[in-house]
Amino acid sequence: MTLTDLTPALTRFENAVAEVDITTALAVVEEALAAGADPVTLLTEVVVAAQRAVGDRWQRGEWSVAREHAATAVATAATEAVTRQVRRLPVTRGRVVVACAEREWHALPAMIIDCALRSDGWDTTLLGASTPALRLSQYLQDLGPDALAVSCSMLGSLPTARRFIEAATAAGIPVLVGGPAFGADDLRAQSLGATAWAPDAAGAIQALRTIPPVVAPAVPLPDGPVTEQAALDLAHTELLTTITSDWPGDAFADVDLARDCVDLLLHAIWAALLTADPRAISETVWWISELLNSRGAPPHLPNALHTTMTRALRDYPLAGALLTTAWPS
Ligand code: B12
Repeated sequence: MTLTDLTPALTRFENAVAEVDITTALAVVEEALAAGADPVTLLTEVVVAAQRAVGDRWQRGEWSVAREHAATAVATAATEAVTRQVRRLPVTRGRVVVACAEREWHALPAMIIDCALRSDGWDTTLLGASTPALRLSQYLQDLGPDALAVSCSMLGSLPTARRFIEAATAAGIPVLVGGPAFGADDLRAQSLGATAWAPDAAGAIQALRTIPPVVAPAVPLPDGPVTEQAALDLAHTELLTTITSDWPGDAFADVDLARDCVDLLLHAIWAALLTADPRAISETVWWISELLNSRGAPPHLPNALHTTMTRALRDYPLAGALLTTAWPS
């Protein structure tokens, strides 16, 4: 028997998340599994859907960061419960290492991908959030996996994802990438030299089934953008402080939020430089505008940020050009 309509489970799970009721959340996933729900569908249609709703509530200012943390603890416990069941299935394929790039603290998406791949018979090893590139290289040497899966939610983790791709492909190991930072298509993944990209957990399963067993080392990225991204990375703390204090973002009385906006925008520039995908910038500007709008900030703030940013980045010509061309009107 298979359970296909997960709508009632989602409603109960969302209520449990809102109440931070781990017992009920675990009961929802365990009952759905016992009723024949497919583990990957259960994760994507219930746990992931509920997590996205949590993010939307934070973005609209309805939920605090503390509440978001508590909700994530519930989702993590539910994912672990599904993974425990899935680990009883026999291993029928090779070994995959699943990792978050360095600077990436969104660990739950990697947990979900780990669970999905394990359910398809892969012998998976899940590394934690923000895996240092050196530690990853050591794991690749020690475990000799058949593939590496890398999850990135934040644009700021794409440069280290590139380092992971270099380390793995230098040893012939194919790399599957995914997560919101890679965007809605495979352009960024291809630019960074990944072997494959997929949009979700079901896509990850399909992509690994057909991934080549051995790959060539990733082609070097173009010198100019790489050099400028490295310079921006070195100057990041200084730029972040200068831009945050010059931009009248504190007009809406939340310095932390203003700092996050500037931080994410600087990271979007890194991402656009390394992947040649200017959408990283325009998408981040939209995100900032919605965030400011939902907090009742004055409407001129995004444009003021553009002016401040352009002035601060005058010594970075490629970044400056991207700010001109990619900033949505
Ligand atoms: C929980 C959460 C956190 C937690 C994470 C805890 C944890 N253990 O995971 C904490 C508190 C650490 C956190 C921190 C931050 N967060 Co946060 N977070 C979230 C939240 C609410 C849920 C994330 C999640 O679990 N989603 C569910 C997952 C499973 O869905 P998914 O990521 O889309 O994954 C699917 C696919 O993308 C794909 N996939 C994912 N990985 C991979 C890998 C491979 C190989 C493949 C093939 C596919 C694949 O398959 C998955 C399943 O189908 C999101 C909201 C949201 N919309 O997701 C915000 C969100 C991602 N966070 C956001 C922000 C801003 C931050 C912070 C900057 C805020 C702050 N100052 O604290 C920091 C940055 C930390 C960092 N550098 O990493 C923003 C990002 C906006 C942007 N433009 O980038 C979001 C979107 C919130 C929002 N609505 O604005 N966050």
